[in-house]
Amino acid sequence: MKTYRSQSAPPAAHEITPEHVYLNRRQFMKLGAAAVSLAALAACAPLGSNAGPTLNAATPSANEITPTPTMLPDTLTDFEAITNYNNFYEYSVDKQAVAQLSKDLRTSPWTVEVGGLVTNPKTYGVEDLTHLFPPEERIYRLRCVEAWSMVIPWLGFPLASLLKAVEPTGDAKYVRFVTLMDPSQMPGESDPSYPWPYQEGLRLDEAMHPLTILSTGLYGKALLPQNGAPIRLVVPWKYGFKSIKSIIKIELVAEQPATLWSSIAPNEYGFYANVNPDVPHPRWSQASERRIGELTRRPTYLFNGYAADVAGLYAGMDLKKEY
Ligand SMILES: Nc1nc2c(c(=O)[nH]1)N[C@H]1C(S)=C(S)[C@@H](COP(=O)(O)O)O[C@H]1N2
Ligand SMILES: [Mo]
Repeated sequence: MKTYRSQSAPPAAHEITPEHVYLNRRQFMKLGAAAVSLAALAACAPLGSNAGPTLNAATPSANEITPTPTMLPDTLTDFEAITNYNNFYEYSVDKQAVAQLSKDLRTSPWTVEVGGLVTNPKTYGVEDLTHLFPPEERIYRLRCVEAWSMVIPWLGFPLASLLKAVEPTGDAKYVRFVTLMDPSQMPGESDPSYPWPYQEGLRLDEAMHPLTILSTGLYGKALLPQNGAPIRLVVPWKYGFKSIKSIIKIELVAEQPATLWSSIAPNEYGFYANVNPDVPHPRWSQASERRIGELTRRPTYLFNGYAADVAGLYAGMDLKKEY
């Protein structure tokens, strides 16, 4: 499996894998002999076969961890859907309007300031980041708190790589993320009913977890503005609103940071926001979800199906209280 080059600028035409070729390759993996699919998955998923959904893995490897025995197979969501059905309130609350409204976002130059409780604070250009930390492909489920989901082939690098480079001090316990604040480009930021800019946070151990990535692309191409260009967070075991888009600042802090959604509606959107079918949203059940592109609902899994990887982070916590 090819790992795509860094995506701070759109790749040259000969470097792009057209979606149909890409999908055929996945189809091949799906149907292919065990040796082929295992080799391909090992290359795509450095953490082993549990790093992302194994696409209809008909031949599970001996060491494959199956968090829930009944987990349904996953199929990549179409590029069209991933790029035209977006939550990005800085532009619009209408998911289908975001792609058009965001298309002119200036994503270059773009810097990410990494500071706070660190030994080596530094402001990076996005292209510096993709050179220092070459993006890998990560296929993850994305589960929105609104109970729809997708499967997205991200390009990204572990957030841990960046955090290690700036060296958090012993006092750093949380990481705070901030989106660009520029109402001239992001019209939704003129709506005073939200406490802009969009902010999110993770506990330091969650931020250091190998599944947590900063993404700069998907389907082998640079991120489009609607998906959070030029760089956004992806935390696959949490509701999608934790995966903050178009980041300009990452700050290591001592106290749990405020987040946009938990400051508006703390009873609806907690700080942890771990996907959990047993903790309903106050206005709807979280037990099942609508996978975009599928006709029938499917069950939602604890930690979005990544329990084998991440449940240990929450040992001893009451997930019904600390949601
Ligand atoms: N800055 C910012 N980040 C954001 C959002 C947003 O409105 N603003 N929406 C979140 C929500 S609710 C979801 S479900 C995901 C959607 O990501 P996608 O559009 O790339 O699928 O982005 C998250 N990140
Ligand atoms: Mo969401």
